[in-house]
Amino acid sequence: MRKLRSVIIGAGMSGILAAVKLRERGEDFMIYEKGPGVGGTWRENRYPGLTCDVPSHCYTYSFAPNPDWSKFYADGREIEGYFQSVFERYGLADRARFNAEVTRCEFSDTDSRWHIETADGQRDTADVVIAATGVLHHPNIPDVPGLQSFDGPAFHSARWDEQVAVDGKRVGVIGNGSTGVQLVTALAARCAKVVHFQRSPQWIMPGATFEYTPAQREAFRNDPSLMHAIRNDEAYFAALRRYTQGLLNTESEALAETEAIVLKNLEDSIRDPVLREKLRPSYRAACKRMIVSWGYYDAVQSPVVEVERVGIERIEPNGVRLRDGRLQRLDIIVLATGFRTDRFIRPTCVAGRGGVRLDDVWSERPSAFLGVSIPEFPNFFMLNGPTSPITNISLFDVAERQWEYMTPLLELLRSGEAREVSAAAGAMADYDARRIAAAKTTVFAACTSWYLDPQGVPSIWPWAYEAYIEAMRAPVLEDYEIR
Ligand code: NA7
Repeated sequence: MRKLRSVIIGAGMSGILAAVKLRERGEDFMIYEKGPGVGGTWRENRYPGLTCDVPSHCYTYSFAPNPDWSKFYADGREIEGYFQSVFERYGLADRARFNAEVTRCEFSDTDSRWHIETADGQRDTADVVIAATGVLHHPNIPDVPGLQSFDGPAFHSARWDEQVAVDGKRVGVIGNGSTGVQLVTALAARCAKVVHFQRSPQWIMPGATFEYTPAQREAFRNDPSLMHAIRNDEAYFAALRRYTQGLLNTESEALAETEAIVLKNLEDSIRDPVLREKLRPSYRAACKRMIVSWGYYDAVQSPVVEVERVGIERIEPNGVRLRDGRLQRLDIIVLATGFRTDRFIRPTCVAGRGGVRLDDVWSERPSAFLGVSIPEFPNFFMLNGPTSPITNISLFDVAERQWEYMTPLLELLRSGEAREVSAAAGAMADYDARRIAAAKTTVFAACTSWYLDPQGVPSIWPWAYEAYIEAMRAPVLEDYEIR
């Protein structure tokens, strides 16, 4: 058996997963992480109110259940702490380099190895590259005139400035995805004034969170099957399956049910008819990634919060000038304007067989066979790569299934049966064609959101969760070019 050396790019959820699995095999690997620590998007995002909308016991590695989750929906700092604890428990510190952004990653046809270079000049070589670089990490900075002229602090939500005191201040939040909604909910209790600038209002799914008591956490510790039961809760998965049916079939009863829930939430929660109309979306529910909130509709009715639907004309030194001529005077502006989700591993320069560049292969849209492999990029595997998201299924689940799927492909390299493995061009073309055709019929195609690729097609798994489980059960070797 050959001992492979792997380079893992990224120390977020997927990268730590790969590292744990390789460490368990006693294999040689190194993690390169551009940031100063582990946790990926949960390290980078530090804004008040940051919460995960997947239940905490589902948002956990299957091999590392966490009896200490304090709440049903965990907050960002707690999730970052979880990654830190897994990283320490598996002794990964000697296998990670932080503040080490991989800038080049080139495949050599001569020795079938990857040659890696970081921004600070480190070089490494590996048989296998695991690109675990995430999706939500390149801030989308809006092209609003005058942004630089603002007198106070102005920053993207993923670049939260912890030196800036928000208490008692007038804060403007631009954008109302999950981030904007969570931020406004948290800031309403702390600020003198919060202005929520919404280009498009969002449907809000009601949810409920609660704290686990010390006795419950003790019980989880003593009997892990209790956590397992929450993780695999039939009712939760049945609801998720039903919700997914709606996303995949816009004519379905299932989507109508989702629409009825969010419409009722709006109608029942917002008392002022003017505000209610401001908050009413004009597109179908679940078309943008559904926001789950248990506090936004209360927060937005607090006297300190104003919702602005009038477009932004420009930013001035004192605040935001609206298209109707009014000036919203502000001390701080937060850009909750999302991420450039078509980037993935880029701007890293990745070159495969014969020097073919990933940037060129992805010139139309980023894609990977089943989200994991790209023709002409041998022994280069992506976790949560393009087309991976499966509705609101936990990305832990997706990444773990992808890892299990890749394992037989890695075995081909270990056993010496192959020196190079990558998706076959025909399989990739077939997957792309079928996937794109199906994605265009999902509800996500009916409005703009971060799910859309540069061609406006939802970059998702457009079939049922069960079909994904089936596809990830084992690779079909005919789908791969094996040399
Ligand atoms: P999202 O969900 O991509 O939301 C971005 C928001 O910013 C959305 O309301 C956009 O409005 C708005 N936006 C973007 N650009 C502009 C400009 N130029 N002007 C005004 N408004 C703008 O990002 P989040 O960070 O909230 O959440 C991302 C995911 O992270 C989330 O789904 C969870 O999975 C975790 P638009 O709808 O395009 O009109």
